[in-house]
Amino acid sequence: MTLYQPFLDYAIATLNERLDLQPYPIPAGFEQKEASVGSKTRAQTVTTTSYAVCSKKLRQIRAAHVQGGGLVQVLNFVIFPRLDYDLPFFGADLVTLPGGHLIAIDMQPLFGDRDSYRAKYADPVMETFKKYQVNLPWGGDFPEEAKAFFSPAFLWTRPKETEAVETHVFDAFKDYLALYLDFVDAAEKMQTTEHSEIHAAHLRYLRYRAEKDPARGMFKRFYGEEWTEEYIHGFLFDLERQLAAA
Ligand code: DBV
Repeated sequence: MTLYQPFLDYAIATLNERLDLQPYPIPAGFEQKEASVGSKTRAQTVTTTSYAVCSKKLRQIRAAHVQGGGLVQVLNFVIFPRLDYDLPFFGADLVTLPGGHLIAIDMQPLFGDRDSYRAKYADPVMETFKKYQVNLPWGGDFPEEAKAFFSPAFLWTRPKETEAVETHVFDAFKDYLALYLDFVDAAEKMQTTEHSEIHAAHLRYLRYRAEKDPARGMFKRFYGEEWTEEYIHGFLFDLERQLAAA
């Protein structure tokens, strides 16, 4: 069972159609990682595969795809714009554990507290959000400190049925990605006077995600602490490293 492979295939095909993609280097040792977990008689291989590209307006488009049979399936897919655009982040966290599915899809704002930003980047998504909320209702409890990083169009849901993931969630993922790429098409370079607050907003988001990464525990169990910290800071949320190296 690789529930999220069609999502990743679709995203890559769509990105290729709509953008002029360039390669984005994945640090050695992180393209693919395997571990065998469970007992000898009931072993399960857990494979984490990484994907990354970039484009003129998008600094890093990256996916981490965890495939571990019935134990775990995850697609974490994030788009980080370049720092001279005010574009939101595209964030999808699609998680399936033995206990069920956990779905988060959003265009995560740089400036969630500004009305003008909301009007530009959340209002155009609300109709789509409402359409899916009928079949994908609000998923309940949510870390309070994470709220600043989500838009009013945040799709957060815990579907009971795998079929709902294959149908409604897949459709929502496609629609959100299409709307995001419309924003990318329309985006124009910001004035240099605005760069420093964009820069600060990226760092705020990056540090939050790297520090609170809900996958840290899982990755540590599978692949060890050293690999996990390097994967988080050197690939998944790498802006600070990239800035230091520039
Ligand atoms: N989440 C990631 C990355 C993952 C990943 C890089 C590559 O950011 C997977 C893997 N998310 C992942 C896993 C779990 C979650 C849960 C494995 C299950 C953890 C567990 O139950 O053991 C949204 N993801 C979650 C949760 C939330 C999110 C709210 C529930 C757990 C919790 O309460 O912390 N996605 C998460 C989030 C942001 C986002 C907080 C941004 C600020 O985009």
